[in-house]
Amino acid sequence: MATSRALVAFIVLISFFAQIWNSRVKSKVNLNEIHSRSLEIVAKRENPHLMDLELAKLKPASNSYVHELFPRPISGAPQLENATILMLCRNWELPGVLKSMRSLEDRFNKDYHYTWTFLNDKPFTERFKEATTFMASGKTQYGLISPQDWDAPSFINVTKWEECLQDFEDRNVIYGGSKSYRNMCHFNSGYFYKQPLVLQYDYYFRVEPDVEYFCDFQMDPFRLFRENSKKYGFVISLIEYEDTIPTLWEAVEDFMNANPDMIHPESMLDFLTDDKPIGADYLVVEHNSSYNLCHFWSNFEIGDLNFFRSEKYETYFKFLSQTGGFYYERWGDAPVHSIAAALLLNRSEIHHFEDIGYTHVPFATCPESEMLRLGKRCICADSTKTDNINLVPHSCLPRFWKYAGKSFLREYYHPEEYQ
Ligand SMILES: Nc1nc2c(ncn2[C@@H]2O[C@H](COP(=O)(O)OP(=O)(O)OP(=O)(O)O)[C@@H](O)[C@H]2O)c(=O)[nH]1
Ligand SMILES: *[C@@H]1O[C@H](CO)[C@@H](O)[C@H](O)[C@H]1NC(C)=O
Ligand SMILES: *[C@@H]1O[C@H](CO)[C@@H](O)[C@H](O)[C@H]1NC(C)=O
Ligand SMILES: *[C@@H]1O[C@H](CO)[C@@H](O)[C@H](O)[C@H]1NC(C)=O
Ligand SMILES: *[C@@H]1O[C@H](CO)[C@@H](O)[C@H](O)[C@H]1NC(C)=O
Ligand SMILES: [Mg+2]
Repeated sequence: MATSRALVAFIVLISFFAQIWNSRVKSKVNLNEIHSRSLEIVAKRENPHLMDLELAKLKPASNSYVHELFPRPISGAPQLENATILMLCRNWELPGVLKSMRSLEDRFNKDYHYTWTFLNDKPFTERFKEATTFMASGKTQYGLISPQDWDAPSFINVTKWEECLQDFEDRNVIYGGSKSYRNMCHFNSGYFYKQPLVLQYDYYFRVEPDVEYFCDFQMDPFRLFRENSKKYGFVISLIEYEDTIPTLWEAVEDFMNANPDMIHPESMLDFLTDDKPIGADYLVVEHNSSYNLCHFWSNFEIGDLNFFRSEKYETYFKFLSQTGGFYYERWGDAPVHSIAAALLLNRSEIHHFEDIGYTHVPFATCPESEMLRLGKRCICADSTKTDNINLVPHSCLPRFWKYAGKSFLREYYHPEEYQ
């Protein structure tokens, strides 16, 4: 009896230790699993709470507030600037054109009635003109782009061009196989500001089909530009696809070496070349040249046309154009404009509109400040709650702030216009 009791006790004891041992081993395995799974989650950014924390780190502070709320309509006739709203588009894009027009009229132009200027490489149809005339609160005008301004320059080797198109197409580069896309980017880089209808203005506001503005402007961005000597304005800044611009930076370096005097002494060259991490969370961007691929997203653009018409910009554009890179590669007007603004302007002349909510597929952004969203009656797309492009690691906005500094919205507002 005693031996069997001792045996039972021994077995119980053994199994107890075995269990502890077992559970230790198990818990070790589990901990490892949990640990590695959480690492994966962090890597994949699946945890919304963590994501919020990371976003908070990326944007540690905001001065996006105005003292007053201006929900009332504008009083009387506002002061107008020498400016136009500019859209390059095709006849078949009419539904998207009307959508963009309705949004911008509602949020801004109904108070100002700036003229809409439409440009096309083909004549606009009567139907297009009629519908856009009805949608505009001001005048509309329609320009036909000449083949000299639109088509590939004569020095482009057509055989080589076809080969490059095929190569880009095979490598699935975005719009890589499109000729018209290249004409469009070349035109938007060097010809839009020289069109006869555009020559009569100092400022333009670029609009594309199918975009949307999420908030009331409650200010005239053209007036802001003139009063604060701004020359180039953007809403979204992000990383360019390097495959579209393999030799763009080489050409820019050649331009800088040939024209060192044209680089502004207070330029933002550092915004284009510095790739040191900013903040706690950042993306390691692979890039072959010393260009960090940051650019302003040019489908939204407000600019001073006299900057583009300046000798500096013209020299820069001609220099890039004669390399053939717009055609043999697929240089976008966004990096071309951005690099020009960053190199040729005083950094204080570049403006980030942080109070304009905006989307062009696939990206969207909206002011983060609750006060601004209320006061400017924003209706932000759901995607801006989780995917505000200016708050993700591949945004270049923190880098822009690092080199251009940040200003207060109050400095730009004219509340007396909204009493
Ligand atoms: N007249 C004319 N306008 C064009 C042509 N290609 C593009 N555009 C316009 O140029 C601008 C940019 O072209 P998009 O096709 O919007 O290019 P994107 O914004 O890079 O790309 P998605 O909007 O995603 O297609 C838009 O305002 C277009 O309407 C063209 O061949 N002729
Ligand atoms: C045009 O490009 C093709 C293909 O790259 C080349 O064989 C040809 O020599 C080029 N022509 C001229 C005039 O440079
Ligand atoms: C508007 O700007 C253009 C281009 O600078 C200029 O030619 C024109 O005279 C200006 N118009 C007015 C009314 O100032
Ligand atoms: C960058 O360099 C790598 C390695 O040499 C090369 O495979 C890749 O094609 C280059 N990318 C571009 C866009 O030039
Ligand atoms: C650049 O802009 C700043 C701020 O407006 C100004 O103080 C400075 O003098 C400008 N620099 C040059 C070289 O024009
Ligand atoms: Mg577009």
